[in-house]
Amino acid sequence: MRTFEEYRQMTEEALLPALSSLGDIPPLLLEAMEYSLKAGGKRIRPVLLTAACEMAGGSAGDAREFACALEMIHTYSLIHDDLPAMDNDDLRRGRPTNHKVYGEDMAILAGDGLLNAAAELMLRSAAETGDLRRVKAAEIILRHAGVTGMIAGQTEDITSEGKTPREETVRRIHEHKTSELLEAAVEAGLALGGAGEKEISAGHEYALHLGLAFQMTDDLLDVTGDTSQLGKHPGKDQEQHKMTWIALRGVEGTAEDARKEVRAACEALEQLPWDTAFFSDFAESLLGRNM
Ligand code: GRG
Repeated sequence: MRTFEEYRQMTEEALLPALSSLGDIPPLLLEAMEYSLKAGGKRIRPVLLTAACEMAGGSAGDAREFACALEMIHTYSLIHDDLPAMDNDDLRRGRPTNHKVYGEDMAILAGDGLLNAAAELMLRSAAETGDLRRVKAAEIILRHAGVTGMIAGQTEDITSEGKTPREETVRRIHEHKTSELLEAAVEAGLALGGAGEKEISAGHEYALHLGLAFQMTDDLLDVTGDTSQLGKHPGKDQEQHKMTWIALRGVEGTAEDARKEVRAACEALEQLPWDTAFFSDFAESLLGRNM
């Protein structure tokens, strides 16, 4: 198995060429899309997708377009989330947000463009190869990113602002907003590698708990982190009266819950017939994250 850094490097090399491979994109639109794509995210989702594909017996090449597509979808969601009409942020990935540089009109189009480019890349690769595993992976990714997935989570997040936090609401928001794209990564990677439904379902379970742990540690960093490490402004959740784990459980309670979710994620891996150390190590590493 490769290291996280090796998978991350593969994503870095593939991302911009994948976008350009779609053809002539108006220069300003391309620049705005590339601005956010190049801004240096951690690339967690494409890394997990490619590692899951290889674990299940596929190759990194089988995963390439899908890994890029998923990072494009994630990046679009950040661009749109930062807009004044949503979270209204001016810093992301250590740089001014997309609309601060290109204006709201171009930021909306850059987000739309990345989402569409992702669908196009995945379906082109499925159509060119006739590989049903690719059709399945595209369906998995678009569903988790879609109106029953991440967009549903964002909707509930927005409509819950300022309300008294309740555990089931906080959990549901984060299952949709955060876990869904991690589920997309692991499930699509497994599908591309040829895994069956039982393995994909165990992968789903892992990523669901991983996402909750990720969000809990994100909420902790919003309280304890600093701008230079995070690349975004901490303290925004409280300012906007968001339904966070901190609001519900406090700092200690959130840290304890994050440890429980990491344990649950690792337990789900026990159902898989392969060496899953990469995935358990990644889950454990969240507990020490500082960015
Ligand atoms: C606009 C439809 C729509 C959805 C937006 C992504 C999102 C949903 C909101 C952003 C805020 C947030 C707390 C999302 C939860 C997931 C999350 C913690 C994203 C940040 O992911 P990282 O840390 O980011 O992997 P990088 O920049 O490293 O890629």
